[in-house]
Amino acid sequence: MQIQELNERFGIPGVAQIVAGNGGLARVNIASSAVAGEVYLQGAQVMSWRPAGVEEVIFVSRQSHWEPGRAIRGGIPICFPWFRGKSDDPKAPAHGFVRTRQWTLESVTAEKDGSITVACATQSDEASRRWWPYEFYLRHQVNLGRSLRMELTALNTGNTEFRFEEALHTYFRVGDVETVEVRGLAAVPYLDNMEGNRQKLQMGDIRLSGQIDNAYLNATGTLDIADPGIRRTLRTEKHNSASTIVWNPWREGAAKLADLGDNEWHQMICVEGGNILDAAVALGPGKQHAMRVTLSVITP
Ligand code: TA6
Repeated sequence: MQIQELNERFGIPGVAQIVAGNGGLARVNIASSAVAGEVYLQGAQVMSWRPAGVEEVIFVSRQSHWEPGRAIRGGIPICFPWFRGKSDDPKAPAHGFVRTRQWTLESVTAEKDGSITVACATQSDEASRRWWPYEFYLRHQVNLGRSLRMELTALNTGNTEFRFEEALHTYFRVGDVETVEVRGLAAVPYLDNMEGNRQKLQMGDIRLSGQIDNAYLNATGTLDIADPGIRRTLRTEKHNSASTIVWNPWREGAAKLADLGDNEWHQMICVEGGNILDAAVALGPGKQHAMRVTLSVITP
């Protein structure tokens, strides 16, 4: 559906508009008294979330590519049906194929509390079967308000069980990653991807002093990013998510990413809710699984 048709069908005057965003990619613009934000239909990717009176929470690289079918550096990419590389196909796209697909906009709803709910969906087709031979319907429902509530629901529409990994790969915007502290993972075991996924135990809260790429196991608790730079704490609460991933490329890793400015790594940290590795989800025919991740901002 063309952008004008989408806007006629789903737009809410003065609250929600569908426009041509960066690179001409279709974007739902949200602007109410309670919240402002953006959701791109490519990947159903949240790209901005600003509760009233709060500075932008989501990081987006100034050097991101904005091209149909190309991953966008920042926002909240949806990783599905695998996380990182596909174990049996080195040519497969990192983090699965749904983040670069055009999703169908299903609804835009102005809620009574001033928040706005945007629902998008994608499903298996000839293109997806090229990478993954299963039938699925995937729905992403995002409620933007004082908090950001996301629900990713996977439905097995075929007659064969499948296992999938998933993650909401949130890029948080911070003042300076060298001064933040990530709380809520003390004493949780993790796999260090910088050391061949060697298993370790998190000693205390996380203070970053170099590249980090940790996958925390059986991590179901609430996570806080204490950010003295912007003087706030960014909270992540999860439901039906057993994995938490923490990533920052640091100077060395950023130098290898053409779509991340040389110093932008200072202003971001990824803290991601998901189900990956041994926590991958098995889904029988006709069954569904919903993972919920809720973000909120605590200011002093
Ligand atoms: O979420 C952490 C991670 O898996 C890292 O290993 C790193 O590859 C990061 O994702 C970047 O992913 P992307 O595909 O968005 O460049």
